[in-house]
Amino acid sequence: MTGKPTATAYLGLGSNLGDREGHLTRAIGWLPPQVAVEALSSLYETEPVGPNYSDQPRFLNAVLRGRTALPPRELLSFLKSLEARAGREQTFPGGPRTLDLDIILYDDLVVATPELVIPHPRLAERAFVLIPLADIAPDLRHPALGVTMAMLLARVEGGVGVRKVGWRERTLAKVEQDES
Ligand code: PH2
Ligand code: MG
Ligand code: MG
Repeated sequence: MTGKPTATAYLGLGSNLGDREGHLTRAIGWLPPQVAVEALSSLYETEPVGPNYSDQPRFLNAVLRGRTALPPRELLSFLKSLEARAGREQTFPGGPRTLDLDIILYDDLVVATPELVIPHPRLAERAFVLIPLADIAPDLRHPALGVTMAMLLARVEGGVGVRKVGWRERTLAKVEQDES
């Protein structure tokens, strides 16, 4: 990160297969130096949302804020490499996953290409993203909708199926120790 301009990115983390918290904790440890982690939400256990998800195990979800010098597309490739490192396999579209890392927001960028859509297209309707996001950035404005995350959260069904579980250990502190 030597002198390169950096961006602020909000990343969504999810797992509903295997050692869910372990997958998320390890992924956070793999982010530096490409992504410097600045803030981490609480950990939430959430009911699976979406058409292919009704029979799936519950997710653990969290959101973090990081600084990165990677442009959006490179950040996406980097996150995909970490999903692979966590043993994510393409079973079927929307199948259970050991690790899902999504770019939720990247500065004030608004882009929509076949590979990458920022802000995350379903952000405004997903309590499992908005609740953890509002932990760390309630006053952040959605760059396209112009309203804050707290306002978006107030519009979705009050967190039905989202339960705070908390991290087993102080994850950020642990990550910092591991680095030094
Ligand atoms: N991710 C999805 C679809 N459905 N549901 C929950 N609760 N948590 C997720 O992370 C999630 C989901 C697609 O990535
Ligand atoms: Mg996802
Ligand atoms: Mg994803």
